[in-house]
Amino acid sequence: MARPAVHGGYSGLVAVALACFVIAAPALAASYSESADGEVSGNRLAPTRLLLGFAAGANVAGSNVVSGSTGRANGVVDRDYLHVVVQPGFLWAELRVGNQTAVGGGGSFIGIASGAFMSVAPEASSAAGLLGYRVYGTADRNTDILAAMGLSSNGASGFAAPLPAGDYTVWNQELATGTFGYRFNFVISPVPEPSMALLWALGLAVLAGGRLKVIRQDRCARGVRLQPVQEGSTWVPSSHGRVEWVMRHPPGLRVPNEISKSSAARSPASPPGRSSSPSAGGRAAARGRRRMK
Ligand SMILES: [Ca+2]
Repeated sequence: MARPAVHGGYSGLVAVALACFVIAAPALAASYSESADGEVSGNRLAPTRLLLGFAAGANVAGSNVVSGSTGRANGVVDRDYLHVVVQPGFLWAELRVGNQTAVGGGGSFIGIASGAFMSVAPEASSAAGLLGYRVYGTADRNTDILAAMGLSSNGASGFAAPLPAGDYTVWNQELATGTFGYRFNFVISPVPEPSMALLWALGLAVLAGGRLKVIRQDRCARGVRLQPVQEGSTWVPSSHGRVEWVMRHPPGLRVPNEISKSSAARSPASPPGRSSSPSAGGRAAARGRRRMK
């Protein structure tokens, strides 16, 4: 029985204020070798666990190499079950078949299921319960087979590569008698960052939305009715030095529904400096005259 082993890791995530995206720092990728780390679990309900990592600059960026063997000996099939973990902020981009991989007969089987164990029994009559699978052969050496595995067939649900972060269990077996070595590279990549053009567009949209909200709130707070700009009229910043806008009309243009701040405060009957509405003192004097009548 294989011993659970974790040989890799990754650094943390960095949050940036303007947009939420992830930056991956270089870290040690994972690897597992049956010759060095022990036999990969043959128990589908307790697979060997491997935390996949990302390390740019390796043989292939994000390489996580797993090597071992499968086959049949004394009538017993050596099935290998591996629980791989794709960590948040990363994608499972490729599954590359190593040049050292050997198969018996027409090819060896490899399947993927979601979760931390393999729910599909080896004697199952279909691939129902698997995300996907492939019978790989020597022609697959030095190639990526992940996308091909995602083609749904024989009951497998199918998937589109790359696979997102999560838990997956890989089932690998060769039914032919003998020992057949395999070598797979689980290639992990960071979740792509938003492009600078997209960040600029998002930032401008946020700023424009905030400015429009301020203008609308200011107008509503002052009771100014929003009207479409009349021909020849325009909204201009207030001359009061505050955050408000007023509509300026050309001389002689009558706009019945527009109540600008200046027209409300300065009617012809109340020139600048004198209010047309009764003051508090005027109202008190009027009440006194009514009481005397
Ligand atoms: Ca094995």
